This record gives sequence, C-alpha cells and structure tokens, in this order.
Amino acid sequence: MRNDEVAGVLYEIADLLEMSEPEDRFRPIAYRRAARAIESLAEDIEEVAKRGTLEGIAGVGKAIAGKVKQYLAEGKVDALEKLHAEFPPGLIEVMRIRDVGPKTARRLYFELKITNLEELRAAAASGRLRKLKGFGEKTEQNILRGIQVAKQTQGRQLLGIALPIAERVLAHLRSNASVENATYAGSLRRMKETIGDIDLLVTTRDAGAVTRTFTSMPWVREVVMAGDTKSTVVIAEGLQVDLRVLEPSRWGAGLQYFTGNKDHNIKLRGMAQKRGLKLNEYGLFREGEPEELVAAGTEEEIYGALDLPYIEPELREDAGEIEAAIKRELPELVTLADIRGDLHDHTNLTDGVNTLEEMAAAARARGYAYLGISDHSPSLRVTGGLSEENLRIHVAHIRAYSARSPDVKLLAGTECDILADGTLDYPDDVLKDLDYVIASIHSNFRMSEEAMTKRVVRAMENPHMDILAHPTARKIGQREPISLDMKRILEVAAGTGTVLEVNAYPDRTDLSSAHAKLAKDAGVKLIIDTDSHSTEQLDYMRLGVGTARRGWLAKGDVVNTMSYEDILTFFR
Ligand code: DGT
Ligand code: CA
Ligand code: CA
Ligand code: ZN
Repeated sequence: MRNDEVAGVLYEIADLLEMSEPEDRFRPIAYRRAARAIESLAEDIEEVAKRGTLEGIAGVGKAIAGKVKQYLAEGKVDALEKLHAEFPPGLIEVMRIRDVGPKTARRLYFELKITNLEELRAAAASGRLRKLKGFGEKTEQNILRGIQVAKQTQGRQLLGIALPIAERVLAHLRSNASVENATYAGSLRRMKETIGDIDLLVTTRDAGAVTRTFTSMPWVREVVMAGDTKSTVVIAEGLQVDLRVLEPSRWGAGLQYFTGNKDHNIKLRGMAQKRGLKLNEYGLFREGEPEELVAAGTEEEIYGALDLPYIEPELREDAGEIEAAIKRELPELVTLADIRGDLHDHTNLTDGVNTLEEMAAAARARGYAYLGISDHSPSLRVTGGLSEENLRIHVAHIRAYSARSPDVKLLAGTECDILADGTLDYPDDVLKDLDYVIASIHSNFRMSEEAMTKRVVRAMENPHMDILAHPTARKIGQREPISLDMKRILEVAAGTGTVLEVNAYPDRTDLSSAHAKLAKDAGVKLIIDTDSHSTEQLDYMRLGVGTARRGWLAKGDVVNTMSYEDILTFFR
C-alpha cells in the first residue's frame, strides 16, 4: 500500500503552501485533513483511485483527488513541484525544526536570507535571530537545541516507516518467479529505532532478472549501482536500499554477516579465530590448504559451530549478549504472539479517528483478548480532552460494549495528564472508578532535572496511577527527552509498582530499548502499547515488541502478556 507515501506528499504540500501563502488559512488545513484520512484508510489508495472513488474519502475534494491521481500515475505532482521551485530546498529542513514551522521559515528566508539548517544554526549562535520581531535569546537557544535533535536523525528514517517500505520492496521482488529466499537484514532486522539504509538479501536462480526487477521498481528515484551480486537504489522516500544476491548454500552466513551489527560481528570473528576458524559473509571456514567449510547454511549452524546458542537479531549489539550466550544466560524474549492486548488507545471522542466500536473490532481482528481505551484528560485542550462528565459517559459506553462482547473485552481507562506540579488532571474520586490509569506528560517539557523528576515521582505516588506512558516524552528528530533522573524514577516505580510503558508509536519509541533494559534490571514491570489514534496503528505493536526485545525483555517482564482476568486483578 502506498497510502503513507501519498499522505506524505499531501503533508508536504500543506507545509509548503503555508510557507508560500501565509494568509491562506484553509488550504493547508484541508490538505492535512485529507492526508490524515488517507493515512488511516484501511483500503489501498491505488484501489480506491482505480475505482474512481477518491472523492469518497473524507476531506478529499476534486482538487486533492486530482493531485493524488497524478502522483499515483506519474510519481510527481505539478503543484508540489511549483511550490518546491519557490524556495531553496534547504528551507524544508529549517521548517521541520521544532519551534520553527512553515510561517517562521518564511520570515527567516525573507527577513534574514536564511536558506538552510547551517545558516539557521549560525544565525542563532551569533545572536542574529533575536533581531526578528517576537524572537528572543530563549528562542535562539530552543532553536539551537532543535537543530541538534534533528541532526541526530539526519539521513536516518524511523523504523515504523522503513519496515513497511522494506516489506513492499520484498513483495515486489518476490513477484519475480526466480526469487527463492528474500528477507531484510541490517539495523532493520535488529529493529533499531532508526534505520540508516535498508539491507535486503535474496537467493535466486537468475541474478540478472532480479537486479532488473529491483532497479526498475516504480518508486525507484535513482539507481546508484546495479551488479549481479550487489545493487543499490534510492527510493521515493529518500531511503537507500541495498540488495545482495546470495548463494543458497551460503544463506545463513550472508544473513549473519549483513544483520550485524559490526561490533557483534567483530567479536564473533575473534571467537572464530581463537578456534582456528575464519568467519566472513560466505561462511565459517577451518583455515588450511584447502580451507574447509564448517558452516554457512543457517545462522544456527554458525553460532553452534562457535559453541553458542542462537542469538536473536534484536540482541546483536555487542551489549553483553555474546557473554550471556556463553554462560547460557540469554533471556527468552517476548514475542508478538505473547501480547494479549493493548492498553494505550484513543478514540474519536478525543484525538483518535475511530469510534470505540471500530477500535474494538480492530483489536478482535488482531486476536486480542482485551483493549484498553485511554482518551485524554481536560487540560489537553487541543485533543478535546474529556470533561469528568464526558469521561463518565464514555466509561459507561466502554463497559456496556465489553459486557456485550463475547470475545474481546474493553478496559475503561484514561491517559491523564501529569500537571506541572505532579498532580493528575482528574481528581482521585474520578480515577478510582476506572479499570486503570495511564499518566503522562504533554506540556511543560522544559524543567530542570530535579523539578521534572519530582513532578513524575509525585504522580507515581498517586495510588490510582498504574502506568507511566512515554516516560521521557521525546519525539525522535523533533523533541529531546525531558530531563529525568532515570535511576530515581526506576527506584520509585519499583516501590510503587508503577508500570513503565514502551510506547510503540514510531517517533516516540519511549522507553527506548536501553531504558527498558534498565527498568527490567531495576525490577520494574513494563507494558508495550501502541498509543493508537486509529485502527491501523494497532499494528505498531510489532515495533514496540521489537524495542522490548532489544531491551532483553521476556514475557514475564511485560504485563500485557497476561490474560484479561489477570491484568484486571493486577491493576486492582
Ligand atoms: P544502519 O544502516 O546505519 O541503520 O545500520 P546497519 O547495521 O544496517 O549498517 P549497514 O547498512 O552499514 O551494514 C549492514 C550490516 O553489514 C552491518 O550491520 C554489519 C555488516 N557490515 C557492514 N560493514 C561491515 C564491516 O566492515 N565489517 C563487518 N564485520 N560487518 C559489516
Ligand atoms: Ca542498513
Ligand atoms: Ca547498507
Ligand atoms: Zn496517548
């Protein structure tokens, strides 16, 4: 499905329109609305276009439908190209910095001649920005930090974006009948939160044909290299994709080598050398004349020949996994199949797009035993946070649905704001009637570590709070984590029994895998949630499971592997 790709084009038009015509308040809103609708469309946008019913999608009128059609047919949109021509290309990155946005980017360009990120950084560092009306020293500091955060992810793509793209490319490759095995390796297989490039591996009887299939895919923007064993392309989203063709008998060796990471591989090669063996992308060999092939077909055989149990890809970071493997102390990692439900989910009563009935049906389709509904609390006005009275009505609805439902059960919860002083946004007598309470930070992100830690600790000490959601509140590439004394937070969480969330929403991934591991080691329980704002986003669960596995979490560390009855009792 190319829905996300099409939505991305509409978002870009909206941003550039805002930069080009700052007085036009309505068209950017219209494009963003259409983009959101297409993103959350269950059906393939290409199918809808073929049927000629694009205008049946909420927010898609004649003009937008025309642009979608042109994009699907030609891979470009005239209106977008025209907008692009109006501004230097570097301004797009400027506009994406937190605290900047399209309208400010326009002023930076016209009033200070800033055309790219480096010029913006220099202007902020030298105090030139504060000359602009409405700008001060503080804005300059914030923008400098925003640039730093953006640079950390520059050229990298979120796992949640790269993974579906890799699957789309693999499906396309498999349409070539000569392809036997096809899979992704590299950081994607290790489920890293951001991906530098996509590494694909195939075995085939006809390397030339596969290379042609690969380099002629409709969404290829540039062919960097095309050879019989290695090809590289850049695709529409700006991501590089590497394809390697392997000998079927060397599949495991190639998979092991190209999964990495590099440090894990280096350590493994060292272990091989100590045994008089040589490990490379073609196999594990005993040195000598001639050298003898010891293992190559499967990864299990390669690890086995080095006296190691199989090491899951998510653990291969040279972060102690090889030492644990030697001692036979690797954890049995949680799997997607272990997950029985998702407890951080929004409906259209606040900022979600689907009704609770639709969300429940989507949970049923995923085979879940339960789904938690956790809409926002009143202080988050932009989301339409629920008043106490509306929350009570919502809870009654949720309970009624659950009572009627023969299979998937609903839990009535909230995602309650943690206010600046650490109190919760609903009074205790509202919270006590819910099945569970998620609390999280959505405002006042800039506090000292001491004040912020105190704020979160105070929230955790509220006996009604069960789950601390997206604990660091970061947005990858957008917003740095809040300052928290994580050690202290984990100590308190272990004491209060607060569950910490691994939020699977792609730009959050919060806790990170490293923090999840610290939490586990501190005796804290975790939950993997998607923070879904639409039915399809429930599929982010696999990303969260990937992060949890990278954090060494086992089934027993994750509370939403429990049955419905057990988790209800647990929160009670
Ligand atoms: P990325 O793309 O930056 O997100 O990270 P990776 O881990 O996918 O790195 P990439 O694409 O450069 O290479 C894929 C894998 O290939 C990497 O994880 C390990 C392997 N590899 C690449 N270069 C070397 C190397 O010089 N030595 C060894 N042992 N392995 C390498
Ligand atoms: Ca890679
Ligand atoms: Ca690569
Ligand atoms: Zn949420």
